[in-house]
Amino acid sequence: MAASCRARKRTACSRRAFITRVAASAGAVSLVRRHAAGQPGGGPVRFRQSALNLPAGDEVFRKYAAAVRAMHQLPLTDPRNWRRQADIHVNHCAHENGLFLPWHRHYVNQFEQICGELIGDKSFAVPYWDWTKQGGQIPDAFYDINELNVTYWKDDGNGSSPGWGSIRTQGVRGLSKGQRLQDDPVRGGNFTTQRLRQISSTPNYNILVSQLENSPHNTAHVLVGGQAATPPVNGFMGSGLSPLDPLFWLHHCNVDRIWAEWQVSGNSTPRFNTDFRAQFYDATGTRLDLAADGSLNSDSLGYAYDTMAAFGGALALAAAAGVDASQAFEPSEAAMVEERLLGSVDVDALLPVDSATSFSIAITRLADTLSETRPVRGVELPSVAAIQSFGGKPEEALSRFGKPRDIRKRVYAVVRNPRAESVLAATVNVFLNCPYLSRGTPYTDEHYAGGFSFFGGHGDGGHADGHSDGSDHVPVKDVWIDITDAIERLGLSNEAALQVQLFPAAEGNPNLGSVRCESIRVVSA
Ligand SMILES: [Cu+2]
Repeated sequence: MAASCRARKRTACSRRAFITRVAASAGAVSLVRRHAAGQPGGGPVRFRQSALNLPAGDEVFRKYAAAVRAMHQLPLTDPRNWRRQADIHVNHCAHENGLFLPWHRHYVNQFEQICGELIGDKSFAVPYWDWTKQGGQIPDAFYDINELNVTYWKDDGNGSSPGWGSIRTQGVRGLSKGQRLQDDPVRGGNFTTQRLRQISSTPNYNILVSQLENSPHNTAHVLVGGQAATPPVNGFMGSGLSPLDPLFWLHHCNVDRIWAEWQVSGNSTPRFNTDFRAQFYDATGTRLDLAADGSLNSDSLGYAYDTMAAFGGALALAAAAGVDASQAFEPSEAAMVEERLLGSVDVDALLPVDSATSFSIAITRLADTLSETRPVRGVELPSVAAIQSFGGKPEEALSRFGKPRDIRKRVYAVVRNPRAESVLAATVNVFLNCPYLSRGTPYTDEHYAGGFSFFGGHGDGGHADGHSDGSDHVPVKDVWIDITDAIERLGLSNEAALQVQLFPAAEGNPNLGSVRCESIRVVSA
């Protein structure tokens, strides 16, 4: 079967078959390598698939379950042990700054190779959890297969670190089987296709990473993290020990995919000049020093996403799309865009949870700004079906990917240094000029603009406090929320003032506490 399939044009076979062939056959691997020739590391050999495209009984879930079991069976003295892998996150993870994406790319990449080593399949690739698909439900396999169900292992949820404080958490999920992220009346707005399109509508890495981390990433941690018991504790996903939930790795795989697709469409990531020393372990359990800047080229790390598989990897995709790959894979400062301050307000109040606080921000030049354009690159890859319909030439399906097109300048509300106080987890929903804003106002309301979340706190200030790259300094944290669509929908571009409304919603905690932040700026970029 594989041989006859290989003899035909590769897109004549199904995408699944192609990926399986890549995984199973040295000949097919060379097909990929041909595209990726000259790459250090030899091009991708692990292809990450969309978990929601796969049936619950798919072999990738069974392989993953076997790997999770094998890691649980390793002794604690082995750094590849399940708990030891989660401890890497507790002790070292980078959040709240640009290192968030490089750090987690290395983390998932090493984990994936450990899985492959332990199950004897070096082509094993962690699937990704695409929150925009099927309403963002958790793939059924994560309930149906014991090893992937968070309750099965009874992992110990206690731990501590300078970054996370003391952690007490339990193996529960806030979403039951079939429940969807987008079903959440307000917070579900962080996972829509429209939201993800907004997030990628910037050539500026800092704006991308802020939105990606604080909105869908943190909010999914909050929703999946749920809460259990009295007094309430977070589920694993709502804590620094979130990698104890096998779903964590698919969640971060999806975060990584969004960055990878943004990169390979020709957007640049800045240089970090930071090494992660002695934080990660390779497939044999050997300690590694990895450079943040060494994370940029996913091909050279050995993996690619299924959206890139038909092209043979990220580099070949870039070539097919006519993108200068050095833009994508070499660190560069070229990505900075002009930011223009349109208005701001100092906020020195504690924002009570479960009620709206409105800030009136005098705005100048909003209409002017919205009449200006700037280029953005198409980041949406064609579907598998679209690629297949181009008879063996997937390149021809790339009508928009990687192509710069002009869009109106984006307008952002930038919330400085938001902090959760005395809440386990919280989401702050952002609305504009809503006269009737209440707890039940949904994300489908025309005044809804966006949101961001905290997680991981245990009454000690929350994830937003003191959580850093392991160094002592805690940088200023700006949370960027794209409010352009809401402004246009509401026809606010000629208003002299915007009402920016923050609505912090706690996660079922009766001792709600409050949220504070320092300022809100309205910025175009
Ligand atoms: Cu995470």
